[in-house]
Amino acid sequence: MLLNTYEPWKFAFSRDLSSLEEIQSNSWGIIGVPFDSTSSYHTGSRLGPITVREASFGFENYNFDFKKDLNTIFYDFGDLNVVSGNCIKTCEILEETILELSNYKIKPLIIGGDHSISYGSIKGILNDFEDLTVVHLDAHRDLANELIGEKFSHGTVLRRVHELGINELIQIGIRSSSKEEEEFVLNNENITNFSSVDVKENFGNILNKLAEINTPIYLSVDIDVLDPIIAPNVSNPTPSGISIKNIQDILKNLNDKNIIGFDLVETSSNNLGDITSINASKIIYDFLTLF
Ligand SMILES: [Mn+2]
Repeated sequence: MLLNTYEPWKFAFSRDLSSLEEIQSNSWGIIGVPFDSTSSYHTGSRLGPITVREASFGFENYNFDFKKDLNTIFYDFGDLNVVSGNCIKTCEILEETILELSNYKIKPLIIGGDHSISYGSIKGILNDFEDLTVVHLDAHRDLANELIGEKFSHGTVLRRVHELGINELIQIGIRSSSKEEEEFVLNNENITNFSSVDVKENFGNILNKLAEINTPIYLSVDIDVLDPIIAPNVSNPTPSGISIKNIQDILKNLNDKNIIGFDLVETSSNNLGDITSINASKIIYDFLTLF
């Protein structure tokens, strides 16, 4: 099936596309991935793609925070035909879909879904790019080797991504992990860690690190990186998180870099217009305004 997707809704300001022949290269392509089978606490991120898209209709074309119109060209290709209960198969379908998009030089913008799907997305990206830095915003490291006996899970996804042979993993906003994950970080020189306290107190160090990146970048945002006051409906709410302003400052400082893929995962809103989906949508809206 073409792009393996169906179309329940479209993100605000996305361009119409009657045929793939009209597509403009080097634009962004949104794909929703309504898959939450590996969620270990609250489920519901399968509704993320629809609630995040719906929330986008509350924003204006002019992005006040950046004094700029959202005139980036992007398309919304709908939702992936996921295989509930099967992370590996779902990731394979996502990888194939991303390869299909890359034939048209379209960069993937993924709306999750639980974090396990980033594996399929990054694997798809690595078919075209040998060098890749993953910038990962999250309350959690997601570096466990297994979670409840599972190798492919939202708690192991960055470990599996690390095994794919990326250049570097930069984690920002971390405030929850296991001893095993801490040891793994200490034993791997190509993982850099910034906690949520670093975001608030040592932000200059983060900006220096981001400025040094000289490879293409994949940006993965787990919405639980935000404080649960402004993003309560996530799979694993974790106190003392960061703000939308912090995310905007990170995005601004990546503006001259080559971002070639983006995902925003773990939005588990169960009703339209809730604050978690609005803030998730705001991050995508800001991202698209800047890139
Ligand atoms: Mn997380």
